[in-house]
Amino acid sequence: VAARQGMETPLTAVAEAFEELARGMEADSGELRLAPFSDTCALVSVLFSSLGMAFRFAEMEYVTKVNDLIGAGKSYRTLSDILDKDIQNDCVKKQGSHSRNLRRVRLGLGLIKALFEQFLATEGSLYDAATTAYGQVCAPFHSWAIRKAVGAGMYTLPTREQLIVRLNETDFSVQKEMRRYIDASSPIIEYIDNLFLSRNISLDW
Ligand code: 1PZ
Repeated sequence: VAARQGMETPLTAVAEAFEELARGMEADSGELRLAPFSDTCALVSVLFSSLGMAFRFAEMEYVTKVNDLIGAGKSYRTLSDILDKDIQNDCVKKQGSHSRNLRRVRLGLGLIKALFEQFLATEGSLYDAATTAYGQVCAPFHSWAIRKAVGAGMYTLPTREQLIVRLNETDFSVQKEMRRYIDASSPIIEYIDNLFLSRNISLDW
């Protein structure tokens, strides 16, 4: 197993990338640049393959939004730049806008964080952890049809043990790496929420 041999696992790569992004944000006096942010978010999709085929749909949905932000990185320097531009053009919540896609990607990051928190806090099944995480983070903003489809897909998730094996982790290393992601992604998630809130845009969508 990679973790035992000291090689980098997918989870380590993701955790390290978010730590690096959080450090970059501090170095840039609290500004988050769009290009490194989008590249880091793109890395997360390596985790999807360990969740199984049913979540390919979620992967495509997430990757489409991240790719839009990667494209926007050619014209905009920071996350605030895209939000300010969309406010000017009155299209923050319009489907397909960069700001809306940013909000969606943030939900994806928050979903993984909540899933890892559930995974660490309980001994229960991955089904339970994912169902709770989805209910907390994404379900409030998803239509009935999407919630039904996700609910059905949950039954195809692997077991805890299968997930650990597919991630090339051990019982011990998976806890450490999930904790690292939780800690490193928290300031990023909080920063994104504040971008909206500080411009009087509520987060109920
Ligand atoms: C970490 C994995 C946890 C267990 C699995 C939970 C599965 C969640 C499945 C989410 C399915 C998303 C279905 C599509 C929703 C779209 O309607 C909305 C709105 O899109 P828009 O109208 O703006 O075009 N899209 C979203 O809310 C994006 C949410 C992204 C969540 C992706 C999951 C990221 C998880 C990464 C897993 C490694």
